Amino acid sequence: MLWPDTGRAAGKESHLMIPDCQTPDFMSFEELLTDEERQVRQTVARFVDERVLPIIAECFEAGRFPIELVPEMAALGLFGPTFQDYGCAGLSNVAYGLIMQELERGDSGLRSFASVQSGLVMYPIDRYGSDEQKQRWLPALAQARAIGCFGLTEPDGGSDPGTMKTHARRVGGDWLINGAKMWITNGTLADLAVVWARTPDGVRGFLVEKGTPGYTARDIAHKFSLRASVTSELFFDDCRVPERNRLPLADSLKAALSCLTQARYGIAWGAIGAAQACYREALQFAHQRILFGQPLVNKQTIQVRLAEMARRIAAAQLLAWRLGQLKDSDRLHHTQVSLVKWNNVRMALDVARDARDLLGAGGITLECCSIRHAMNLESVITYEGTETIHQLIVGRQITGQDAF
Ligand code: TGC
Ligand code: FAD
Repeated sequence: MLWPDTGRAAGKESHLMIPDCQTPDFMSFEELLTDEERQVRQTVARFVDERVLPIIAECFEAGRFPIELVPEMAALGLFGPTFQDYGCAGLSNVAYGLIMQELERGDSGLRSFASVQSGLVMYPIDRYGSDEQKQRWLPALAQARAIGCFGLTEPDGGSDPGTMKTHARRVGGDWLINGAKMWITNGTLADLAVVWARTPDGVRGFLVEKGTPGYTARDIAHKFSLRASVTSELFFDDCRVPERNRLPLADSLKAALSCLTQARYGIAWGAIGAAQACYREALQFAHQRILFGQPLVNKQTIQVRLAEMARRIAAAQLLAWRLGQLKDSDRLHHTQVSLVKWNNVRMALDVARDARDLLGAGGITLECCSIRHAMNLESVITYEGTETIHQLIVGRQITGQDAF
């Protein structure tokens, strides 16, 4: 039980928890949600509890992405859920965030898969693609008949994509792409890669289909983080794609950066789910562990640590919800997303590391989820802009000075 059902215990006050899933809700956050949003969260929570949690530690240990869950995720409408057309549900951005939160409560790898499919592949096709590209790819991606990946980062440094080396040049009616991308989620799984390349007119986006001559992908091994996720390198060696595979409305690096805002928004929510899982595990352990003749929860420093976790999770929820409100009313600025991605991922990583410590030696095994989340969050704090990059984005917004 999350909130202990004893004497002065907080569990007596039902507003401190969500009854259906024993997830902490210190600030009655659920009241901010619409009925539809609550229903979406409950549906995804059930999927994660029943289908993800029983297998995910094994997948993590084996270094295997649970691809068998993808059709079920598609059937639940988890890909492109905010889109109005193409068979998508047209949900609010808060509902989208709650989907990400619940998926990442399972594992960051599952949230990553969904982030990439929705925010980094469907979004650029919808925003910058031709009608033909939209009709061909968006329904297929929504139903997971096609899987996508997003290639921006290169081996020589991901924080500064403006210096990318991958380039494309016109040859008749086609483009010849040469270069390499690195650290690409879903790379070897993908039927379609959204690839950003330098051209004489600036950075452009291309849709590169699996099997195109000159395009190959290879998995990156030996990861200690996001082990239940596929991360790959992409290689382009005189890879020829037709002009109709260029995203016609993507006319600079700004188009690629706008996609990052979508994925960062999802991460800002997802990190909350990872933190909730660790907090819940630490609290349960603290109730059960008897040391020096008393349960750990009786100790002041343990209470301070649990209270810190609850405080930081509650604050992160409210920040994410506010982002969702701004996004739904089309008033969201990308620097606001940077602030919350930075805050919420830092919060989740700190909570996961502290929960791991609170669990003692048992906390280093995959029997406990905290170490898996902590290891995953080491990637989450790096990808989609490192913590430093988001601090510098916020710093530039405040001061007007570019300190990159
Ligand atoms: P900068 O001068 O900042 O901006 C150029 C123009 O673009 C606009 N802009 C954005 N618009 C929307 N969303 C964003 N996030 C935007 N960032 C910038 C900006 O307003 C400006 O517009 P305008 O009209 O004034 O011209 O460009 P810069 O080249 O100086 O970029 C600076 C910097 C460092 C912020 C940028 O390069 C950056 O964000 N670097 C980090 C790279 C990164 O995050 N890569 C992520 C790769 S994808 C990934 O990690 C997927 S993980 C997925 C998963 O598995 O979940
Ligand atoms: P670098 O840019 O080399 O940075 C190295 C260090 O320098 C960092 O600590 C950074 O904060 C610091 N630094 C950078 N600039 C400054 C500065 N101006 N001042 C001070 N310090 C600075 N990319 C994609 O395109 N698509 C994907 O699907 C994708 N998936 C990923 C999945 C995983 C598991 C991982 C780990 C990464 C993924 N990435 C993906 C790449 C990710 O976006 C990059 O790793 C990230 O942007 C950082 O780039 P880098 O690793 O090259 O680090």
